[in-house]
Amino acid sequence: DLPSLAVVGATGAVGAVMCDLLSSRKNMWGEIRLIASARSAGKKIMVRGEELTVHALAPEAFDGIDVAMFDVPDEVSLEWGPIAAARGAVVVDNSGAFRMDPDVPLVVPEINPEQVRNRPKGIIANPNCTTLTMIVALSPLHHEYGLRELTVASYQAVSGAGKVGIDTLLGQIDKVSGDHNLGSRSGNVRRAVGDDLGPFPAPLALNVVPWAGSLKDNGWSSEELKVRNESRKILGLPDLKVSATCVRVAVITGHSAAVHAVFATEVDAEGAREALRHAPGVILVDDPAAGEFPMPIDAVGTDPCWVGRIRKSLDDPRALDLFVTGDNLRKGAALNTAQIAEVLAAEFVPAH
Ligand code: 2RA
Repeated sequence: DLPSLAVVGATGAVGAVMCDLLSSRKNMWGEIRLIASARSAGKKIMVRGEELTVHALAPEAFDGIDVAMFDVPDEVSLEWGPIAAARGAVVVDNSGAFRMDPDVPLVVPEINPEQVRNRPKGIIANPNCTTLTMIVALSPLHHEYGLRELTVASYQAVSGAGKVGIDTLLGQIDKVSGDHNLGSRSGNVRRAVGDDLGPFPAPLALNVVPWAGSLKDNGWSSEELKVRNESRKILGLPDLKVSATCVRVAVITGHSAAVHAVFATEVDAEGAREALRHAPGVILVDDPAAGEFPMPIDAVGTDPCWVGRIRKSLDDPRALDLFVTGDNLRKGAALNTAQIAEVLAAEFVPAH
């Protein structure tokens, strides 16, 4: 029998992509059960050409489930992940609740798939979307040159904040379009946008906002700490030096990052391109003369991490500068979760 799969948080922005992926990827699953908050129970969603009814989150909802993919807020995962695990499901969780727990592996199938077996709690964590966007491209470079330091500036899409993030930006774009004088005076855009900032601390339309997540010690944002701590854990480099500045931009979907990476040995831009050309999950788009760069408008809806603008630093022979873009809802969330679930599915199929 094929293993059974639950999708918890099926009605959210990431959950919707999970349902799409289950319809388009190679089918590895027997029963698929959709689960969401009581508010969404009873909704119908098409998966694998079949209309499924959303179940309300409850302990019994996990009975008979082998693998459960979660995309819900941290506090919901914290409460319900262990309940699902106690009912016998292996949990693949996309919240921040368990990522830094030493008894929970943090898995990117292109980098550390073997870690899925080290799961004393029956829980496996999926990294944050900003970390995921760049880490798939950085791992092959680490193998080539030995990574020592990362300086990162992110350019994050509004869908990272869920459906409400998308709706907020679209509403703001409607309010600012048509007025050609908005950009000429401080306060104009704020006035046009009004009070509806949604989940963001400032207007996103016609703006960039150097903030994502919540405020932590010494001025760092939670998102910036995730980029640091998760990169260290995934690459197995507890001393990796990481400085991140996380910025929200007026993009619907597709997180990007400008990365300055310092290595143990001298680098070579063409050598780096060669390492990335053959890396799993990576697409090299690096021809500035032809106007070819990694950009969210091209990466949205695709699976790989797009990487380009690869340059050897002018001032440090051991450093590379590069730009990466990836679909934050796919590789950044639903796709990586589904890939982990697929690694697990293989465990349930008897060997022959
Ligand atoms: C964001 N990384 O982009 C967060 C959400 N997972 O807001």
